[in-house]
Amino acid sequence: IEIEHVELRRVRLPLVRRFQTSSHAKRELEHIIVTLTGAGGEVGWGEIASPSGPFYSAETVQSCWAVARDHLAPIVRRTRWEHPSELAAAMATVRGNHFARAGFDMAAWALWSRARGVPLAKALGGERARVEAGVSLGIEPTIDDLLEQVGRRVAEGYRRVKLKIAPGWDVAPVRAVRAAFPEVPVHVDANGAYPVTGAGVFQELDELGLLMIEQPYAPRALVAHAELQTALRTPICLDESIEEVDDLVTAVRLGAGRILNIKVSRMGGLTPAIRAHDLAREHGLPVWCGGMHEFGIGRAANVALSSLPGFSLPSDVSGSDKYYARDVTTEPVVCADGFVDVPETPGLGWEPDIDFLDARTVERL
Ligand code: OSB
Ligand code: MG
Repeated sequence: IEIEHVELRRVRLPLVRRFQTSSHAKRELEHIIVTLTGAGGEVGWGEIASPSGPFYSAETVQSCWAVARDHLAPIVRRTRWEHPSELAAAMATVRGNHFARAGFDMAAWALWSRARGVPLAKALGGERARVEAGVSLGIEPTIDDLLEQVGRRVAEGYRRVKLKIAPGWDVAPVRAVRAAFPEVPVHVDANGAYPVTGAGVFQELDELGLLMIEQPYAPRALVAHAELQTALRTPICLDESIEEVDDLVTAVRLGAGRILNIKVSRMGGLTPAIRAHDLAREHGLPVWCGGMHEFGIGRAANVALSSLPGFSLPSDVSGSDKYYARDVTTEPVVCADGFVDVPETPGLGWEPDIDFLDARTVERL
């Protein structure tokens, strides 16, 4: 395959509800949509889902835009490939910048699976007809607001609730949720907000029967995660710590966690995400698919990835309505009874709504 045309556009969508983590708050997202067109007219869509500022990883919308324009698009235009993993290998000459790379890798998989007439999930090695959906809830102004959000999402059928925590918003809100919804599987995500001297809070959370504690410490603090894991019954789940498949090798060797959150964006695309899945599986680590509030295009990739056999825990693949009044695809992603169906149509399975994308595009290249 030869890519003749690369289009980048920055697209803005408001969130239906302000979302706050330990590191940042957002009301509106600006993601970069990548469109690849092959010499034979094949088209593939991808999404660069970086937050605006460098608070989750070092990347920003601006850095992704610059790296996509100046480094990745030229590689994609000059590389001939038969399989998306070959394009991913060519892009791997760019260090880091995983969100930017992920957008192109995703578009290549979407193009390739569609050209071959197979659903993206099948192309990736997926086996499930539907994937279990969890929901991620931000830090709220009050515990009552949080309980209201949990109640609403549980009523909608979500099968696991993840609560963002931060110093000052941890044991009390989590205890309140466990008391009000004792049957609901709950996990917490600190986004690395705690100092490595702060194990005390996790000892308290360890008593609350949580499914897992996600990224308690800073990304590179793998030894501290390993020490904490030996002191807890609750599994630690790594997110920000695992950017490379090699990070996973290190984490497994150290015992830094017992569960892995795989994000397409953080790993640099579907190609490395599959490798992380395979390696985690070899080592008996359950995985689930994390999200970055993707628009429908990136979410479609998350749904497809979540259909792989190692994804044995509910993923952060919520319905479009959890995030946006209107999504960028002609049909929204729907979560019914706690599941999202895996499409059986060739390619991504959702079509971009081009008129709506045009209306929301703030810059195009
Ligand atoms: O840590 O998983 C995270 C959103 C922004 C930054 C980091 C994270 C998140 C989420 C959102 O939890 C998950 C979703 O897309 O629903
Ligand atoms: Mg996380």
